[in-house]
Amino acid sequence: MNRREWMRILGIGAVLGVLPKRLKALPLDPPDGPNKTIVLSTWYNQSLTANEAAWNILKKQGSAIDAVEAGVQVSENDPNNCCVGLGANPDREGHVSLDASIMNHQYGIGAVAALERIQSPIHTARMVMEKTPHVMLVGQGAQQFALEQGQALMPNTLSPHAQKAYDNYLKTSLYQPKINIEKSSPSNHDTIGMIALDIQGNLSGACTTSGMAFKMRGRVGDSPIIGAGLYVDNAIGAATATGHGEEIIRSCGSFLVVEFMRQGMHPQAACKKAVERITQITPRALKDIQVGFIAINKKGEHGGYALQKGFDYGVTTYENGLQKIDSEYHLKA
Ligand code: SD4
Repeated sequence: MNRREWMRILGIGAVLGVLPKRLKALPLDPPDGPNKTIVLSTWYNQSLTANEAAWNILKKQGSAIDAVEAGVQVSENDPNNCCVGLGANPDREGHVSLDASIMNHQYGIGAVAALERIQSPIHTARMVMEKTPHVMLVGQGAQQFALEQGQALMPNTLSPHAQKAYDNYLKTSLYQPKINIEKSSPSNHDTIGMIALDIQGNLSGACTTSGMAFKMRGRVGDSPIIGAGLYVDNAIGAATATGHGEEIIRSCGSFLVVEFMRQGMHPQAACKKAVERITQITPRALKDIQVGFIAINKKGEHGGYALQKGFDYGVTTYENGLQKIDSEYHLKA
């Protein structure tokens, strides 16, 4: 009898209340089990709470798609987050404009871009995936759809820290999109991208951001672009990205990572090779940009790689709990 059949019988037994207590208490996913439940997210400071929310779902046999949505929502709901959700930094005209994408184990995709005044863009993206025949909604149409799906219209105001940062920006209004200044403050940790493998052996991912601080109005980065900020192929693996969106889009970065894994590379090697591709094709000076990828494969192996020093991510497994990984990087001083 295979694992899936066992799970079905356990499920039916639990519903009927007929299973002996000892059997019900069996661990659902022992570390040496066939499926290695795992969740990863970009930026360890965010992983601390976001991975926990995701893990709470995964450890109860929840699906990877539910886990990644709930996980990144922790960052979306954090009013102190500089770079995700409505508390984040605005565009150069003072509007907080959010991008998000989600992908499940069956090539289901949903995304929103330039979405304003909606607390959880990842939920809107999921609704695009599940409730429409489309894959992406933008701007006012995305907002209208979110409201139709029961999300609230939030006030058009900046959080106190975003207002302060914006006031500071307005002193010069210099339009000079910079690499992520991660580590410059505890709250500055950019986009959150999260990928997970659940007990059923299914992969999913989610990515959500306010994009570059003080970006041009209407600018859309990689995070809502499937294949750039996020890609999942349930037969192979999943990848997500953070950093300079233009370069991640130019390289189809997350898709590239998954394709390298398809060629047999370990997730770590795949992320490294995708960063190297960016170094070959970008028209920009490498020191002016930052890109980080994280990836998992179907076996639950994981990896990450960045262009510059400073990128970290959090990995949660049964064996090790939450681990902080300081990413390897390409540009050595
Ligand atoms: C984006 N990757 O929109 C996202 C986040 C970002 O500097 O802007 N980072 O490009």
